[in-house]
Amino acid sequence: GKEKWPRGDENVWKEGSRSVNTDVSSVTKSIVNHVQTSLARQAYNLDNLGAYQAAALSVRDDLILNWNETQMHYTRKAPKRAYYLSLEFLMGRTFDNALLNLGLKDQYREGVTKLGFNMEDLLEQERDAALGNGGLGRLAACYLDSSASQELPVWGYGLRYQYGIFQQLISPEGQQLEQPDPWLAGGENPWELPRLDVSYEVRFYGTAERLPDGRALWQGGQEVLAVAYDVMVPGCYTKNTNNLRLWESKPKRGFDLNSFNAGDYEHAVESSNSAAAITSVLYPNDHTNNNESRDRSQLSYTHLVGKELRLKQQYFWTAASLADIVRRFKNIGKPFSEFPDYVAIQLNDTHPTLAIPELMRILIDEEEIPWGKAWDIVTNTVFYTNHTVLPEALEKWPVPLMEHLLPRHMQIIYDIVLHDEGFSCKVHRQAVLLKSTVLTKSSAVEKKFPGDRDRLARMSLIEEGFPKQVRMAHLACIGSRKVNGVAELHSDLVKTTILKDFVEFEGQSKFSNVTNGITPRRWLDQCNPELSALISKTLKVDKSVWLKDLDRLKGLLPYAEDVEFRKEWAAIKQRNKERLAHHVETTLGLTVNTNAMFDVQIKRLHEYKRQTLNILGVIHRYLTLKQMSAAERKKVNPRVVFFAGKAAPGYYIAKLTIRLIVNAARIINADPDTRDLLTVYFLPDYSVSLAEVLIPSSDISQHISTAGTEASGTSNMKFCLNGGLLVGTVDGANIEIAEAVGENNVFFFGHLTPAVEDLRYQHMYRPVPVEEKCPALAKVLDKISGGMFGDGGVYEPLLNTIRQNDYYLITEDFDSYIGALEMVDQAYLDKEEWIKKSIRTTANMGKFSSDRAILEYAESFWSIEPVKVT
Ligand code: Z15
Repeated sequence: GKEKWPRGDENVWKEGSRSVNTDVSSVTKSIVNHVQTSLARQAYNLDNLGAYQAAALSVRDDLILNWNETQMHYTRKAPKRAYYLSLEFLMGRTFDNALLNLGLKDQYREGVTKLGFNMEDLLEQERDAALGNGGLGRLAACYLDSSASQELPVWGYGLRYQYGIFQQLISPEGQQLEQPDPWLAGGENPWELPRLDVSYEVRFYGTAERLPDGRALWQGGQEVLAVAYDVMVPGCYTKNTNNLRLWESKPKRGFDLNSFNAGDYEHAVESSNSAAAITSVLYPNDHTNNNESRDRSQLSYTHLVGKELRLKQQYFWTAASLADIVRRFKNIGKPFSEFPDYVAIQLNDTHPTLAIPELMRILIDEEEIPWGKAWDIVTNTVFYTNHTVLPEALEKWPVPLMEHLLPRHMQIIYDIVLHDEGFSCKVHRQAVLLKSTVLTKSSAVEKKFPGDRDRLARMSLIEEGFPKQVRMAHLACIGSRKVNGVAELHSDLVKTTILKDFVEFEGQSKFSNVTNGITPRRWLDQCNPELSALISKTLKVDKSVWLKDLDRLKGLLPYAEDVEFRKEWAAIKQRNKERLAHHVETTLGLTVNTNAMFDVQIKRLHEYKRQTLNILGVIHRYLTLKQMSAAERKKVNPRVVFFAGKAAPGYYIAKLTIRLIVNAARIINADPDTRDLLTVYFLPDYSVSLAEVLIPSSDISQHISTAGTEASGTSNMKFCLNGGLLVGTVDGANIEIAEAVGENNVFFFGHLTPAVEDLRYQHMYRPVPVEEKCPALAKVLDKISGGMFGDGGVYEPLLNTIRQNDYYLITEDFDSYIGALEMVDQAYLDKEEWIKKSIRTTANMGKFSSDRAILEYAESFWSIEPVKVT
């Protein structure tokens, strides 16, 4: 039925209401209005930054209208919703993306031109929102874009860090230096809505006292406030504009007035500082949780050394998000038994695993629901995505720290151990008092596998040791409805390695795969507008269609045979190379040879990703070139190799790899014999925005992890979508990309996953010297030790990782790697055939749209449906 108008004169409201600016004149009016009012400036004193801000505020107004309508619509319809809990959202810039999704880029370009500005200059003014480390955080951002574009009622929940991932500087010696990233310092962030009215209290420390009825009273300790900031997430060619809610921590009261009045000012502000500290900075560790040798934190990050703040971040965020989710559910007025019919919660890795005990706490202690029913609700609501099988990246929290910071949650975790494994209440109480994993010997596991003590120890939520530690992946697994990996191979590895015992205990059906995806809006239309336009022209469909139905790219296949089309395709790649060269020239003052093949490896620095293999291969190439005659060199295909990526501040070996790359580049680039044939660049401060310039320019990109170590990879998808060919190992999503584009269009090398374990074993117990195993590599290592790239001694710790254990199997894969690069050179000689490969690669990448991935989550896990805003 029609609702009654809530207040005042309906017509006055209707007349006053504005709609989205869709034509150039309303765009310019809106921008000028913001210049004059919001910025209090005029045409006379407006610079690029001011013009960007005014234009951004104008787009913000449009977004707010759509966002408001969407949220109202979702509230009215009350569909089942999904919540994506991620400690990282690596959003990058918003302005261009919002304009493209709204379909207003042309109007704004024309508008700002009329106002005397250049659109490209304005786009460059925006700082990246870099609230993430790498793949995991960028995946979350792609999934938000796809949820909105597919009109799915999905919200993201994260933290509003004051400082994003550190800015990377490279010293003249090649050392990585870290600088803070105060991304909000420039004043207002136009892409968020502060919701000071939406806030929750979050408790830490204190005491938890069990009550006879099974509940507990958690009291005392520290209370802080979580305040909501809403980031608008526009869908592509739809009104649907979803929400990313980021929490900021605040002291509950400004400062402790008692201490203040007693003259103890330091103590007075101490508690308020410690509250604000919770959301001050993103942790820069990527895959580097529990490894001492990789965590010798250095000066600028000493305040992060203690792990307590990281656990505080995790609880603060999950507690605020769950309070918000539960409050929204209660507004619907349904009984809690129906909670899983209205709410799905996706855990992005184990970082939000505390959502499981926290939801139990809310249901039991606050809603007075008995244990069994509460556990049913939780295990039908929560879903867990695993992103790595590397042992050092699996989260574990010391029991003493958990007991201190979250006493009630630790009780609940012990109770899960006992209940889930079927203990009676009396035994359970004793166990809780003893806090002993001896009592995790459950009847259920015991019944299924009698006498298998090793299995019980392996499966326990609590790892024995000093201290004992809670295994978050085990908790996430038993507390979830479904567990998934992020590519076929990786999902199989999850089932056969880290969660093998759980598969044997609970059965296969809980475990599945959702291969990652990327949004074609940012990673094709936005970063490669010329290619996007060529695709629309060729397919004779508007991009609003194929960008949301990426399998349509298949329609490009016949054009691989079309000479004219190939010419246009190659010309666009060439202009993208020139765009990158221009960027390098203006930012670093370096000249890049745009007549060369562009070879790119851009990702976090990590031993398993093997940037070392790449740089050792480059040095091998250099040595080979040096030995050639001038005549031989004439036949060589020129190559420019780009690296970019950040190392965790305490990851010594990764930093040393950067140093080797930078110093090798310095020597190689200065050599007149080879300068036209081989140059190397390490581009500092890798970011989403830098990726947007690099990816469209590549001829080949490298994804060369030791087989079985890269869960998926997503930049591999971005390069291939932009017609760059893949050089890689048989790992992660590389495998599915090869399946999709055809093995003859990728360059695979290296040992396969099943061989890796055996080879490592051999390296441990029957080591073979590098000289014997791989003479070509030995020569490269000798040159480095001998000082070809500066004091050789500096690199010994890095080279020794290869000479000694060679855990990541550089010596095993080096020859076949060099072989693959030779195949690349061969293939590149036939320019026309190469372009065909490039076209066919793009044409077959439809599967890797994050729209496909998010729809798999929506349909097979969450059971949510599109809710279109009309
Ligand atoms: C991260 O970026 C990834 C996994 C992790 O466990 C952490 Cl802590 C950070 C990456 C994977 O390494 C990458 O292979 C995958 O594509 C990405 O997550 C998204 O699933």
